[in-house]
Amino acid sequence: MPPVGISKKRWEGADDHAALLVAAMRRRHKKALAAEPELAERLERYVPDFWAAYASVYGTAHARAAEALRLLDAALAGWWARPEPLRRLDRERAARPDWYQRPDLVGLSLYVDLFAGTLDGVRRKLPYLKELGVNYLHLMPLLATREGPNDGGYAVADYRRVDPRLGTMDDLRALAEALHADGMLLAIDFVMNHTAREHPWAQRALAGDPDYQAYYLMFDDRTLPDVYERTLPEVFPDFAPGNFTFVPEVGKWVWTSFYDFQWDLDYRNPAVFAAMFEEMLFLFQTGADVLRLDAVPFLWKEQGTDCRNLPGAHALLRAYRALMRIAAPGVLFKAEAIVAPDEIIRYLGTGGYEGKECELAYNATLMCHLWHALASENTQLLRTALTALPPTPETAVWLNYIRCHDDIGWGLDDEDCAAVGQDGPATRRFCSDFYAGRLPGSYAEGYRFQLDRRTGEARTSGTAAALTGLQKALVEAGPEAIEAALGRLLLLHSLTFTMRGAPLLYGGDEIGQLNDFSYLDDPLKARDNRWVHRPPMDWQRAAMRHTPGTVPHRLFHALKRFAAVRKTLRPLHGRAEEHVFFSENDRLFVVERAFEGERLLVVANFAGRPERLRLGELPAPWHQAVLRDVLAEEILLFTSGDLVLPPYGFRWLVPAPETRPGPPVETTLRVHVETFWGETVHVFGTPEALGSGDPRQALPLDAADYPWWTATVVLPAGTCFTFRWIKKRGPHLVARSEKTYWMKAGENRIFEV
Ligand code: OTU
Repeated sequence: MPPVGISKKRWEGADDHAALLVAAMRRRHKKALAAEPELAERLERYVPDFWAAYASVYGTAHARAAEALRLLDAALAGWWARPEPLRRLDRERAARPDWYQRPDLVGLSLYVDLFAGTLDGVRRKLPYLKELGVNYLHLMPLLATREGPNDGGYAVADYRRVDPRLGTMDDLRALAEALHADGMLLAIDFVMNHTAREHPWAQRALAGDPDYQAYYLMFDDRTLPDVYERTLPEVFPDFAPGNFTFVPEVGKWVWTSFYDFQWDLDYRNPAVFAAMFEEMLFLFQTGADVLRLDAVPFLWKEQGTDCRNLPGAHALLRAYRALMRIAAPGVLFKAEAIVAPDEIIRYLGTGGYEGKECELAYNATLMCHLWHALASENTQLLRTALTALPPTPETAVWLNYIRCHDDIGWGLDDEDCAAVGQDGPATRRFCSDFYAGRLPGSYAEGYRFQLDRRTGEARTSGTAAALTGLQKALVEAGPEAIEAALGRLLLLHSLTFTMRGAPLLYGGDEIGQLNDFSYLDDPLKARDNRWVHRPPMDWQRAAMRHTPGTVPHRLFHALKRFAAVRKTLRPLHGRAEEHVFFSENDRLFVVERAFEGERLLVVANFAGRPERLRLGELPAPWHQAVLRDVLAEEILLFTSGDLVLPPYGFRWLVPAPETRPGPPVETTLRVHVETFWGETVHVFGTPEALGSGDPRQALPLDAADYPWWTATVVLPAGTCFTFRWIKKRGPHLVARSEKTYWMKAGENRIFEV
């Protein structure tokens, strides 16, 4: 039976091409669609989205009709070839559309070889990831790549073959199955902007085949490249300057946004769109739940622009998204777009395209602003940048991370900087200098990546442990520095686990792995310092997670606790609202999440010293007298309306109106006061036992430890209170403390506020 097409006459006379396509598909697959009404429904529903996007890129000429039908045939064939267990997942997911937005999602990325040698090795190590609470595993590039440098696998030579050093496609399928059996998700990379020069398409282009030369952006001379270069930025100016590479075999220039061996595909060619759709389909059939779409801002190029984030790139993603909804409805797209804040969010589908582009995206905005806030001990820019963003689309999930395999790009917006009285370039320079340890007082041991000598701006490499000072503390400094560094690490993570989206850990950070310099001995890597933060997994260090008190133990268990608690918090649902509060104290970051009537308040101190939050500044229910800290599992009873956080401290709070005070505990007040003979020191403070704030009811202190004066009071555990002292000579008041002190009953730690 010849496939039913659409005649030129009908096509050109029609005003609703999508309807024509659907009708033609119904005729082409009459029996099959009748047998599967759900599939027919998906066609009806998604062909209009597909066609709108496809036509916006390729136009509406009659030739498009046959292409579109072939693509839709491929989508149907993909569905029919989809293994039954994956179809079952598709159906389950269709029945609960928020399945990937529930608060239990906790991700981790790792390199197969560095973590466990092979795919099979990773499968055997799954218990470790489960122990941590991870249920979304992103494997770094694992497909066949080229000999020699390969940009960490981001130069794919064959999308249908696993790098033989890591295993086989069957191993990948087995791993996906094992993950699914435990309710975990698998994410793999789809490097869609470029192929390796060794990919068969590129090889045919090299052999002179014009059809395959048309897969890439090839130029006979420098004329057009020079025109493009005028407005093109460079990604790797240090080791891959320019955006074009001369190919002597064919005497042409080829577009290479990244390394010279990574050839950008020409998506203006519909054959490229179709060929890459086949590769995408194939990869999803392995059981991957998520494709991480690499370098999506670069997919579309136009003269006179920076060739990033162009409408064409978004349209391509929407066309693929719609086709995949037909072929494999339960799979997700994750956008890798490390670009300006207002550009990243567009990959999640905004401005009428909600739900039509990518479900997931790296939250690079949060990431770099968290690091900026940490370095500057100030959250003004962080909260300004977050509130300047348009609301996150309902259907989306941010992947919140602090480190990944790449450098940190300082995506701090000039306007946001100006809004807080700062200069954009200077602020970005501050960040890359601070984290390269080039500023006085910096604890960081990172490196500058791709330094721009004109502006002094750079990106940053280094592991989280190196950037937060843990590395320095472990090697040179003592326990206090370790405490501070752990505090910084957990502070940042406490926000990736609670801000809108899901946390994405970088494998090795859960045990605080340090920088790794072995890349310097490998000529294939030595010039790319991103390798410094790609250490092999240190399993000996990982074993220390069982030894209480060690750094790996403390980190691993803190993160594990975040993951466990997160799962129980409905206000962390992907659709929950997020309100960033502008506290008077700009060293604090205060954010509320709210979902279906339930609320969570996260308070985080970015300063290396204690800071106070006045709860009265916050709206209801947060100025209530009783709140529950769900992380520390304690009830807090506020007698003064102040919450003091230790250096880099944080709390996850929920209202607890019904809760009764904790059991009575002894708390020792201790103040340093010098006195003359005959003088006595007394305290008064907010709890009843300390006079409810009335100095006339002050409690006498004991001078046994002079010049320290002490008293032990019994208060319900968790009571937060303030107190001051007064000095008396007989009945006469001679002095009073200038400072106010803050304490929590049961903890003998006194903060000055
Ligand atoms: C991605 O990153 C990968 O994460 C990198 O590891 C690759 O080298 C690269 O693509 C090429 O495949 O510029 O510095 O906006 O920021 O695609 C990393 C997206 C990068 C780019 C991003 C790129």
